[in-house]
Amino acid sequence: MLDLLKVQAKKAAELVEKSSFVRVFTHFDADGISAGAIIAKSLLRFGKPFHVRFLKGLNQKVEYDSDELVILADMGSGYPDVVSQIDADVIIIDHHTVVGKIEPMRNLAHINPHLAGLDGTYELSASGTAYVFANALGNNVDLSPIAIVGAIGDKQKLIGGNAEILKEGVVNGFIEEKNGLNLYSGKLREVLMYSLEPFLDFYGKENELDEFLSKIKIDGDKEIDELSKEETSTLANAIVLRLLKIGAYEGVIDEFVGKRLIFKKELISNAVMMTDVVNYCGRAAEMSIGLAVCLRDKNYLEKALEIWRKFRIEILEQIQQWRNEVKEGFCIRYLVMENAPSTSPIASTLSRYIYSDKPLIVVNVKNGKAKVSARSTTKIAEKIDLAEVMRLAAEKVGGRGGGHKVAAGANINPESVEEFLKEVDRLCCMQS
Ligand SMILES: [Mn+2]
Repeated sequence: MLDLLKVQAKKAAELVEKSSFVRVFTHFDADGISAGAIIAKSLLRFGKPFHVRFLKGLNQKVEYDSDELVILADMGSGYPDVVSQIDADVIIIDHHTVVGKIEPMRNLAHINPHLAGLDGTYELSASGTAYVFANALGNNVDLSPIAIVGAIGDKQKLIGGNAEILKEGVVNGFIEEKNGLNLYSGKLREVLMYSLEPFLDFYGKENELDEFLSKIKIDGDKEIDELSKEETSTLANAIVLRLLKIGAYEGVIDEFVGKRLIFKKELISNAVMMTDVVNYCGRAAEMSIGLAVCLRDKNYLEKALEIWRKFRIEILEQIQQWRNEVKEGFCIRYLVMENAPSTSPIASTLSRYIYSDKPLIVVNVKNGKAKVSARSTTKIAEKIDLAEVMRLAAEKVGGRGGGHKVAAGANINPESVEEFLKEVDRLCCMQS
């Protein structure tokens, strides 16, 4: 299946070979950081000098010299105008919806599952696409766990291209699949209290948590990885009930029960935990620490874990603060926040666990700008394409938007928030 991407990956490898210096630009989320790590490692092994920079998107400036090779990872496919203006050889390693036509000034290799007839929404992320690129450059099969980090980070499924990468990782001994629950590692009480994937709504609700633990008769001080088979199954059932009670989307239940991935050679062996650590490093603007963890640099592990612990508490606090401010539209729900530290994790959690039956649009007005995160579920995405909705509604108010069917975003003027939300609601009603 991934063979379909190999023609472009090979073309990209040729561009690397003839270049003298590579400028890598990647996104600052878990998928972008892990894609950046895979690209960096493969260039390092290939013996090519390079530099990695993290961008929030292509509305930020791409700086390069024209004799250098520019690699855009987890971005590029949706910005044909920007890419067409880059006066250097370009490689795009992306999985976002392809928009328009790129008229490259020099050579271009465009690796994107959508262009090869593959699914880039659920079945291959930027890190997975980067993995295909890396393996066109040399043998980089040991980077398969890092490719999975991006897929989990982008809430993809381990099917299609992702399943193929997972299998390569398992066969070669870099990943182990175990039965069990996809929760963080640690003491049961703490894991349940601070869990964001799944979000269990125990934060600040000590009494409910005590009651939950006494009902299932498991000591909260037990290490979750050391629970017996019976205890694990009791816990799983209780968590499923909890999720249903708080209104979670059914899809999250399949995600956390059944299979658990163990990374054999990474600094953090629990796959979901590794993903969140990398993700939060990005959210805390400490991308290079996340990158270092993906590159197995032990010196940064403690720092990364510290960022992760601090940041998840911040998100849980934000959820408490904003969850009751969510407003009801016709075909959407929306939340307008001011000066929140981050938008996307709050949007993801609220839309998957508390308000899961309609698209949720979260706007954060900060520093004179309005950043929008739109989220829905696979079920809603059968009808509503949020990438399209964000693009059209943002264009209407002079902003820019795009992304994926289930997770999209936009940047607009704070003055147009109301008009934008109306248009989003209208477009969602039209599609549903
Ligand atoms: Mn991505």
